Amino acid sequence: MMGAILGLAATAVVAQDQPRIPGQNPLFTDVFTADPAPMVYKDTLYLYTGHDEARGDQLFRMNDWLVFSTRDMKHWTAHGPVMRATDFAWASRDAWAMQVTEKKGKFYLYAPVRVKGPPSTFAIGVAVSDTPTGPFRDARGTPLVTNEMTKMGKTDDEDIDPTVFTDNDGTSWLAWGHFDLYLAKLKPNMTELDGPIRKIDLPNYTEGPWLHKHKGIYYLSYASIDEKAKGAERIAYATATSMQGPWTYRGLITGKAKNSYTIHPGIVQFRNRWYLFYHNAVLNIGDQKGATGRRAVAVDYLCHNKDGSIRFVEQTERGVTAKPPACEN
Ligand code: FUB
Repeated sequence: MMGAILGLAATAVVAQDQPRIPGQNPLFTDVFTADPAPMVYKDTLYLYTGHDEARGDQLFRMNDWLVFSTRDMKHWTAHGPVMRATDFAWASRDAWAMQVTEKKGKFYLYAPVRVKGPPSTFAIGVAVSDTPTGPFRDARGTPLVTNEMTKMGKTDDEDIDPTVFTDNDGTSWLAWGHFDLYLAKLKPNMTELDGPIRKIDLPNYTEGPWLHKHKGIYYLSYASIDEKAKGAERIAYATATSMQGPWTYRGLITGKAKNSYTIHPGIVQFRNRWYLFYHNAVLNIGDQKGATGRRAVAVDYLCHNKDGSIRFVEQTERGVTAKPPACEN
């Protein structure tokens, strides 16, 4: 991801003031959003996003995380920022891809931020709130995962993009990483690791892992770069019959994102349908054109097939305003 591949093919753009059908893509047109992380709580889907504020050809400028909510997937309420990177007192900047999960009535936010340093490497913090819309406060006062804990990795800057998943038996798992993919159990308090950090090898794993489970199968989706994709990410996935693995590569879920070399999965079931949230960079706001540092979150339907595979998802502008597909499973 650091090796930016800019100048992807020209693509249709969406202007902020264009007439819109509620629910079409991109979902939000008055702010640049990235790295979508959906969470369903009671009858509402909460969508946490990164907040792109890069100007000109700056790559990333991300200071805080936002949350939006919907009850029908068409009409969204913006609740504003839930936390800033620097609300972790030990962090200096870079509010990259995060995820929030609920456990026993509390909401836990896992996020990568740069430590003050030097060296100013990424670490993962955990914050807690009594409500899904925050505000969130640092739950430990120290990072949950630091570079010292992942010295087995290829780089010193790989502790990004945490995803958290709680299994039916109540065990919660944290996966994360850039070029190296790590998996660890969380203690029931959600603020400490429980046991060793394991490395998982998956083809062309790049970043942005996302865990979900459907009909007894565990799914690990991620942003992958391979030679065919010419430097831009696509979403791939692997499956397993247990969180302990082994994980089997199953192929691609998407092609590249329009106009952005990053893409990032967020998969969720809501009101009996499955959805894939991701981002592209087709939105222009005023004189700020969509770019890898100014992305826009989108959503399309996702289908699991009877054999446990995931149907390839076409990235559309109609999104969930289109007729839902007949899924096999
Ligand atoms: O948004 C900053 C970084 O870009 C994220 O952490 C990655 O997943 C990629 O989307």
